[in-house]
Amino acid sequence: MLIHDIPTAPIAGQKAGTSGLRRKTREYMAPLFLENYVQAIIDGTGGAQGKTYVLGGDGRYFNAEAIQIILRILAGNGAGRVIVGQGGVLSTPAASHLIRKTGADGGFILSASHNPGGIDADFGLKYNMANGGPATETMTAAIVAASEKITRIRMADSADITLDALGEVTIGAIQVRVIDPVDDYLALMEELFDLDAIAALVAGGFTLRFDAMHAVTGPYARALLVDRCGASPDSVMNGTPLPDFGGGHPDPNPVWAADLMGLMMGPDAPDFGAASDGDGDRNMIVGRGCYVTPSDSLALIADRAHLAKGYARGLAGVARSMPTSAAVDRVAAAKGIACFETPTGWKFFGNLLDAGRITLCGEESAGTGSDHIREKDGLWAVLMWLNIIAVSGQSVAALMATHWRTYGRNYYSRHDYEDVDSAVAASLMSDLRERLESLPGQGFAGLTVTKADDFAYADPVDGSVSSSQGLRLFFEGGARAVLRLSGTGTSGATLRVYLEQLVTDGDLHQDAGDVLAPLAAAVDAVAEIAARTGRTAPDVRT
Ligand code: VG1
Ligand code: CO
Repeated sequence: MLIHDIPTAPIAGQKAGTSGLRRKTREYMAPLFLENYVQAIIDGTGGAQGKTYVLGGDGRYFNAEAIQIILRILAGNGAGRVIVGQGGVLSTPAASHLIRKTGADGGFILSASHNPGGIDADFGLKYNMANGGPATETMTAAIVAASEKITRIRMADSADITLDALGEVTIGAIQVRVIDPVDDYLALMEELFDLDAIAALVAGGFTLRFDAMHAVTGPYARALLVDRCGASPDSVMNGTPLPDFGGGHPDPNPVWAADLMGLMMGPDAPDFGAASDGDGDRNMIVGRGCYVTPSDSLALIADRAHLAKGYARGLAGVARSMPTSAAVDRVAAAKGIACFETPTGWKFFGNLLDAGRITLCGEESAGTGSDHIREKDGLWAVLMWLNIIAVSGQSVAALMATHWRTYGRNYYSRHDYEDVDSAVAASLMSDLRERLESLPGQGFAGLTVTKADDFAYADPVDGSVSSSQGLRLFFEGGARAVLRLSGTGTSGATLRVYLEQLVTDGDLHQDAGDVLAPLAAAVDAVAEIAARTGRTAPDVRT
């Protein structure tokens, strides 16, 4: 097999954001863009010689072509073995599991996750490490350094290989094993959850609806919920993966999963509703007439995970990303276990999970997971909820009502202002950052700031420090707001404003929008969002 050194030059800005390198699909398809990045990953991680990799993606537009390109580059760089999902498809949680299970050195996951897909939409590549988790900040820096001095791409001169049939294929010296994308994941879920109890619940008349949003989880959900647990076939909606996700945003929140939300809030609602995102790592949980915020879901799971067999021993500790509500902190305090607050992005949970400091972690953006893998896991959260419902015999609404009565309720919402002019967003943030010290004691729209800071995190395991991870404003009366800019968008800037108000007694069933309205007004007054961006309302409210 011939190996060519293709001359190339650095392409500016090849630096992973919150989760991988995301760009417009056409940018990824441009000559040598993907090739440069893959070679930089290999160079930045000590070469590929003799190594084993997992490879797969969420099936979006350009997935199949990208897989073939990566295979040729891996072969050109002397990799020993590649494990690929059939058809080039793997959900992010399944890929993380496979890396761990096969002892692979790393994994390439092709996805822009919840971002839309298609030639005029988004594409992405995440590199995961041998622990199955996203590359750390240190590894990312090494990859960036490699991308800045790249001069050649080593590529095998081999034809495309078919990935439709299971089995082994070889490209020169490299062994490619095509595996069923669902099997190993299913076996893992079987170990963690009592799927027989869920099947018995369903056999007893419990109804559910899972929205795969035309993304990667369709086949996984069918295998687990329909084939294994006996739910009716129409329990999985939008179950056929499509390269453009049917034109939608595969983002499981009340805005983008509006059909499911309408059903769950209507007269014919099933007992349980859920959705997942493009690559299968996010989840939305909704009961009949009862939407569960991801922050509350994390807290409830922390409280009840022992009801699932894989967690019967209890939790070593928990962690949440900083913008996630403190609902889980209250559960951890009551149970006397550690609770860590990390920056946004799953990569910050990896060390805590590897060190056995935490069992469970989550983010307000609909990510929940545990030490079973090193990524968040959408269907895992769905099965965890179903397992808890099956064992407790309580509905979603009853579980949440009990939870709030016990711990109080952290009313929560995120307001996103999308495609804001990048310079306007940057100056809004930097001007606010400069005023942080002067804010305590000042009142804004009737609320007084008690504390304000720029969040920094010192990793308790390796001591690395990540600064400027979001501006935090604390107000009198238990309210908190966080402002940060998204690191996953591909056009303009997305300003995220996270709002939280703790209520411990009185009416715990108020409308979150009503409870948070004074806080939203105060944040607008402090940060001058409307005045600077011209936006009087957010594009998305979760
Ligand atoms: C967003 C979320 C973050 C999540 C990340 C990747 O990042 O806020 O919590 O980890 O997406 O999720 P940002 O920087 O846009 O706020 V996924 O499912 O899109 O890989
Ligand atoms: Co995702």
